[in-house]
Amino acid sequence: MEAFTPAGVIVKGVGGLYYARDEKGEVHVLRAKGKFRKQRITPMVGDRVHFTPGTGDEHGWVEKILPRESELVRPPVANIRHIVLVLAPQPAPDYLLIDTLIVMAVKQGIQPAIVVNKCDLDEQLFEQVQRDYAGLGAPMLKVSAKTGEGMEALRELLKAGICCFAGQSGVGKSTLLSAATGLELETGEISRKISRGRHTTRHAELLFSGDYQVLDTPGFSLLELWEGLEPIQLKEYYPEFFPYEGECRFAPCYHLSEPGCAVLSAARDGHISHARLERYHQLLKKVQEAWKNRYD
Ligand SMILES: Nc1nc2c(ncn2[C@@H]2O[C@H](COP(=O)(O)OP(=O)(O)OP(=O)(O)O)[C@@H](O)[C@H]2O)c(=O)[nH]1
Ligand SMILES: [Mg+2]
Ligand SMILES: [Zn+2]
Repeated sequence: MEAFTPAGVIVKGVGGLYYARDEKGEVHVLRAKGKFRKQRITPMVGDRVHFTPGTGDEHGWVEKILPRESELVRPPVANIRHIVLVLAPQPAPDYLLIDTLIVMAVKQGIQPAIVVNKCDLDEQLFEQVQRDYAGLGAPMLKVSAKTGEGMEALRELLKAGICCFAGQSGVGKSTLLSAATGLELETGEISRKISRGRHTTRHAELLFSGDYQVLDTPGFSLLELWEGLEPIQLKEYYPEFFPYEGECRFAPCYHLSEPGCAVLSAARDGHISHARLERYHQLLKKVQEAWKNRYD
């Protein structure tokens, strides 16, 4: 039976109704079968599903959810390929936020990509960012939504799979997305003209445009990121440390101030960015704090 049910991807889920887009681009309204509730599985935006279409005004049913490549909890979205971290000379980069988002991505098995926007305003920022994140192994792009620089490379990146933009307010996420994909998204200039309290993105929604699948989210909740995370695990989300793992004198090593620490010595030799390491120490403090208070 199952083999004959149509396939689609969940683009939106609101109030127990799921909207699945089939291969022809048609959207079907579905509910999840009871068996999913029993298994404590909830369909997520981004899920690839098999479904029975509804007839007339009747909704259809999600029959099967294919295995997920990645999943985020808040917002609940599956199968994201890249989290595209956008930063710009204006507003001044919040690197601690970027590093936190990188931890979130790596933890869920999602590849981060770094996009430095508004390079029309500042030529230097990209090189600095490139140096700082060289050990991450992430794609890095220098772009300007204003001049169009780097747009082809951005489009290539977006073709890899479901992409989702993240970063501070005002760095140009919506502007870039519109410029790259042709999707019309609300940008700073527009929303400022319209009265406050206007409906913006409240639910995650998967948008399609040609070859692009872009996730529009109300933002990521980072509140629970540290929940249940043992301080010693934080280093597992720093790909630049991986080549040195197991080479420190003490085990386990937090790469904080231990003598004979291979990561600290790599930073001294210029193989690991000092700034990244320093922010790792800041985040480590946060994680230790959260861990200490975990039963409160
Ligand atoms: N100079 C310059 N300005 C840009 C560029 N890209 C975007 N902007 C401007 O930056 C402002 C903010 O852009 P948005 O796209 O709304 O920023 P956002 O990241 O979506 O912000 P939030 O939706 O609040 O998170 C707008 O006034 C854009 O016109 C760029 O490449 N160069
Ligand atoms: Mg925006
Ligand atoms: Zn160490």
